[in-house]
Amino acid sequence: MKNFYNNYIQRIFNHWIDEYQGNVRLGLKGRILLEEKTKFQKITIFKSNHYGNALLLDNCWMTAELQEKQYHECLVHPALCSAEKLDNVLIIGGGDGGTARECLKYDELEKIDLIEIDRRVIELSKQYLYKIGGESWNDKRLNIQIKDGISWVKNTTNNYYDAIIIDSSDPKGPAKGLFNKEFYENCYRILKPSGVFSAQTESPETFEKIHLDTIKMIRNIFKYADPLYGSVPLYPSGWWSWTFASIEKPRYKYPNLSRANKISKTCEIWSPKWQKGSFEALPANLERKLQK
Ligand code: SPD
Repeated sequence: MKNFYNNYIQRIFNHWIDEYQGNVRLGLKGRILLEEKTKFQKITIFKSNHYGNALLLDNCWMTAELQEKQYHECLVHPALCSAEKLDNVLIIGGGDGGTARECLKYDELEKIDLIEIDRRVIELSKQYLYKIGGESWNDKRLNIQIKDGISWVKNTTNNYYDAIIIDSSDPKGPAKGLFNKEFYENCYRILKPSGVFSAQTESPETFEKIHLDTIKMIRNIFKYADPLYGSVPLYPSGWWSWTFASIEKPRYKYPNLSRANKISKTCEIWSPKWQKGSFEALPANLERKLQK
């Protein structure tokens, strides 16, 4: 009865909803539009007063209509502006559509395989977060597969993708296996030598150990790998990271300028200048810790 009452109150009246990480919490005010449990996770759709409709998975903020470009632009463009070709792109996760939307800005891109484990994330994003994926959902170049990303990379032939983008949730529940050696080894194997790999690699403040271990693991597999830091106010600490990796040379550091000039006009954060500065602004303590 108490739960039923609380649930009713949360749907009718404005209240705070928080993500808890140890002794810190990050909250937004608004009301719950829908909450459901799938085979994989709890999905919450929240109408926030500040950032518009938002998605939480297992009580962690994933995205919000007015707070997503900071994340999606930075995950996608360093990779797509620097891969030699864009015939085949792989997105693991990305069920809200934001990563696909950024990728589909490239006219030369031929096909995206988007592998999302939880069908309901896509269905609810189309329904409640349409502003994020928008028309990308109808783009013929987008091939959506409701499958496990770990098996997908295991079963793909060598040197297949020009870019691989890991748009995962945090390393627990269904995303746990997206942060391990075997998974990254398969990504390396299925990436073309002239391709670029990109992954969200958590907060260097809130999840320092996971963050450092993940970069080190990626560095041990790919010849070149570097983290990029930026601000994502929706996520714990507001300080976030993406890691880019490549095989022949550190391609991700050198965006193709004719692509980049076109794309940066459509962006709020990302530009070649922002990217150059952010790669160079590696905090001293993290640089030391990454060398250990
Ligand atoms: N702590 C939140 C990490 C989530 C990163 N991915 C979010 C998915 C957005 N497309």
